[in-house]
Amino acid sequence: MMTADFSAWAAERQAAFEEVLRRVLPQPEVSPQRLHQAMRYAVLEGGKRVRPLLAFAAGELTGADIARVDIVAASVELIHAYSLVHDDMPCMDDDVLRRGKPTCHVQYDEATALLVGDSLQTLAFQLLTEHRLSDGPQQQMAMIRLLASASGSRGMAGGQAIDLDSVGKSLTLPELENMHIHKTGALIRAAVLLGAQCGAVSPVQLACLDHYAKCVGLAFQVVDDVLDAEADTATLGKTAGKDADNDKPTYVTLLGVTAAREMANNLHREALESLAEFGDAAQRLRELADFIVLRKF
Ligand code: GRG
Repeated sequence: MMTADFSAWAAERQAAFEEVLRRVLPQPEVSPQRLHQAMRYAVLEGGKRVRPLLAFAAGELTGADIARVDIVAASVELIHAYSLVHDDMPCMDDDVLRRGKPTCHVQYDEATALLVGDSLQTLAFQLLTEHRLSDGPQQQMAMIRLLASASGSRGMAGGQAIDLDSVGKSLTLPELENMHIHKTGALIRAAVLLGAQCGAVSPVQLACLDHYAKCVGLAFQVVDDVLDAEADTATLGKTAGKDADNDKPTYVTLLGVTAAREMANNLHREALESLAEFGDAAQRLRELADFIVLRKF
């Protein structure tokens, strides 16, 4: 269950992480100023920072140096922010609001938004190569490769391609799951594994964390679909299950709200089971699984 202690930990981590992001992003007065300002606009002061919190919790579990986790968490969050900027563009979801503010291409322009995404993505990898993240170069190379494959055509971007292709089609549950394992799950997995790999972690422990990450990644998406459907029903009087934007299949369109909630609960339980061997050291990861499934936004 989520406790006051967890909320205080998350608030402290989020505030400290905001400073990390302010530091690693190009400063707004540095040329090209408009691009750098737009990059900061897209990243700072917004979002739940779920992926960084997962990295911090996994890093705490493995005794990682927090300065290392700061860097991997920032890299993952920059990739996430880039994906949101591109996802919002007219050629994709064509959204005008993100995190309660105008989307990047609305606030700036489309060309700038494209460059913001490109620049955030490359900055993520620049950070991973500029800082020491592990005790050996082989491990560090593996960590960089992990983020690259989680982000690219075999990961998040590939999941987005499957998603775009699914508009107007009916997917089976395994097809929907495959899409989300790539589109949102891959980056969530990277956050957990990279945070853990900043410290000392055995292959067996990494496999347990991998399973935890897979479960919370899917649960995150199922809950996202439920919250979207509930918001549509509440604000627009739409039928629960019809995706308001573009007729994309969701867990709610496939299963209905009740079964989708049940699926999230099962994934939640499975995520907690995969942490059994860690005892109290995994408390933050347990609380994050609770947060992901019980959140209201
Ligand atoms: C454009 C290559 C490319 C990929 C886009 C992740 C993604 C792929 C698009 C985001 C579209 C979307 C709304 C997906 C649903 C789940 C999701 C990732 C929601 C946004 O993540 P949160 O809730 O956002 O962590 P905040 O704002 O809290 O960071």
